[in-house]
Amino acid sequence: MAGTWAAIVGMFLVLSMVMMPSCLATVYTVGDSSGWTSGVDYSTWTSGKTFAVGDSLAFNYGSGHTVDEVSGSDYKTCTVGNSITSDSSGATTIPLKAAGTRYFICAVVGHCGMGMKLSVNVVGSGSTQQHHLPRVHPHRLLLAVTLQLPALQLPHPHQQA
Ligand SMILES: [Cu+2]
Repeated sequence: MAGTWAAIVGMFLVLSMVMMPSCLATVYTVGDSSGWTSGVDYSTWTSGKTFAVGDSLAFNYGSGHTVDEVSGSDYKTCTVGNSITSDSSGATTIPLKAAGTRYFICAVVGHCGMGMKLSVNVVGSGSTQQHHLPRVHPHRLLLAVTLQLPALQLPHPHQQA
């Protein structure tokens, strides 16, 4: 009896571990192995990807580049000088905290025109994207089983006395 329950609880533990990554935020490495550099088509890189609130972007690049967040109009025209944020550390992580479109360019003269521009559409976590399925949180399943376990293991009242 106890062995059976241990097996069931164990199964839920394994299940919860398997299901947990779907609840974690995704870190997207911009450009994958190419990183953040000129000559990469970042619209191709973003196509087919769903960016959700809680995910983040990781820009990896060599010296001589920057990651500047800019307005949509500055993105379109590759205008530098009005950046919202700017970083040139070589490794820039941008958390996507809200739904909406974010725009990034390299502020080094000419680089945006050579393709160093990235726009990402961030969707709210409430939408029905595959990324955040399944909706039932595994911890709740596990909690339900754990709460029922002691009650089921107790002898029935009519068996006592
Ligand atoms: Cu650059």
